[in-house]
Amino acid sequence: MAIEQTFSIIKPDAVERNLIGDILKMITDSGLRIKGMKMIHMDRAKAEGFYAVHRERPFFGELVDYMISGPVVVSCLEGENAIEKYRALMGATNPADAAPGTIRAAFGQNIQNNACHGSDGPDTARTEVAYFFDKEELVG
Ligand code: YYY
Ligand code: MG
Repeated sequence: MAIEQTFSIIKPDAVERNLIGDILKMITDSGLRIKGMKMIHMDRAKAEGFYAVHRERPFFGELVDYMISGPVVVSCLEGENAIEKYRALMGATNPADAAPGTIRAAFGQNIQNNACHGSDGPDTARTEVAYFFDKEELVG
């Protein structure tokens, strides 16, 4: 299995509830390493660009409003099978369906306020890391 990079967001609801440390602990306990990380507050254009694939979905407007409602922590994670590993650690999109022991089961509130984002494949991982990080910011 190859070493991969993936992209993570600790979303506004989790930052607001002071859960950054708890979520990062679950990430590092899983064996994933933090290659780059920063706290940012996205503007509307940045969030719309990030979620452009969902532009036509009925929840798009509310999703963007939520993602710009407060600061988030973005990170580039690295490790064996990092993309799938982090998706599994996050759990299902709807926290009500997320398996016990996952980030969303522990900290998600509802399908929108679901605590975290993780890339869903190698292409999106590359695109999403590059959308938020310059090469020289990936120092880990
Ligand atoms: O990749 P993941 O975050 O698990 O789910 P996506 O289907 O890509 O949706 C992105 C994002 O959109 C999700 O994390 C919450 C939000 N969302 C929503 O608010 N309502 C839905 N019915 C589906 C998704
Ligand atoms: Mg997704």
